[in-house]
Amino acid sequence: MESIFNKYGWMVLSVQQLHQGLINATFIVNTNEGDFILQTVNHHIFKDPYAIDFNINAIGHYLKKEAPDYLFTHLIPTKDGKTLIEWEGKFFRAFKKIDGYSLSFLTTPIQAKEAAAQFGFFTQVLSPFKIDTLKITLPDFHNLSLRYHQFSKAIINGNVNRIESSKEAILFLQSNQQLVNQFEKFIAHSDSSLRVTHHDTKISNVLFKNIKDVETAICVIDLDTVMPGYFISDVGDMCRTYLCKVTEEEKDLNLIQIEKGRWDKLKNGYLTYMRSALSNFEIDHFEFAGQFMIYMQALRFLTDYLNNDMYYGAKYEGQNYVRTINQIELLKQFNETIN
Ligand code: GN1
Ligand code: MG
Repeated sequence: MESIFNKYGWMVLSVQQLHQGLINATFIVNTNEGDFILQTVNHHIFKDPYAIDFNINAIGHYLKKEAPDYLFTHLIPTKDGKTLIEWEGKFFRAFKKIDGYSLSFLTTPIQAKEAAAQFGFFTQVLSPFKIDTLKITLPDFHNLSLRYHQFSKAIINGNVNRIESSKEAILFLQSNQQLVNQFEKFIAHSDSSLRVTHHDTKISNVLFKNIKDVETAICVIDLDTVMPGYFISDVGDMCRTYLCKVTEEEKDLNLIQIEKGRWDKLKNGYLTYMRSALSNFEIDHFEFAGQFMIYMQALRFLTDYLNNDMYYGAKYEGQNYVRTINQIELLKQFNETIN
């Protein structure tokens, strides 16, 4: 990585890889000029890394001008002014490391409120930003109809043994297909709006900091999937990680329990900034947001398992199946507790 460090003009003291996220590789680089986050962009998934680069810079410029106090992960330019480097078939970019930490799961309900508020704030501060100037970094990323279609193909063309052993999960997902129709109705409705949407609002994508002994969410990170989208994507994805004490990797289904108190905090947190922007129709779809995203993630994990883990990969045999069963249980618990 020496060549990359040289492009930034860094004198590197140490490098540490962070094992977070399923898609990109991330490193903390300690240099003479401070700490940076260096990341490779997974171009097998993000086919056009320049689109991400464009979006983050466009939003960054807007915020510098219109909301200079907003804490944002601006991209760092190399010595020759580039914010994305193509090197040996890989794409690299860097951010200044913000002083803070992230969580992989929550330990207190107030963290749900704090994190949800930051994602609401992100969309709200960018509300005057022209969404159609944003590039689509992953076409149809949260298109539930397409995800269902991909799932339907996988149960026909996928790994035969895996299809056979996943019968119960397949049946469950098929029996909840009405969620796809609800999604179609939601996006077609005249009171649903497209806004600048993060599309990956899991708890580890929020930075926290202790400010005067109070754990406070300070900003959102991981902006690769920032695109025009619906609020159900962001609120829904929060439900996957904010409401339950364990992560999507948990194998013991008994530990998957929803805490109602966290749901209220999540909702209030998001509405802190978004109450006046959302229509009544949208506010009536908060519960649907959770169902939509948990269901979509279960579909995506199972589709990938049936397709031999070609998208997410797997650290052990059956990992994407474990994640599927986990999300199915989460959806069941969510339906019981929230509705
Ligand atoms: C992926 O790489 P990461 O962890 O930020 C995925 C999300 C999933 C998540 C599940 C581009 O995000 O949609 O919710 O894994 N991102 C992409 O852990 O597919
Ligand atoms: Mg991500």
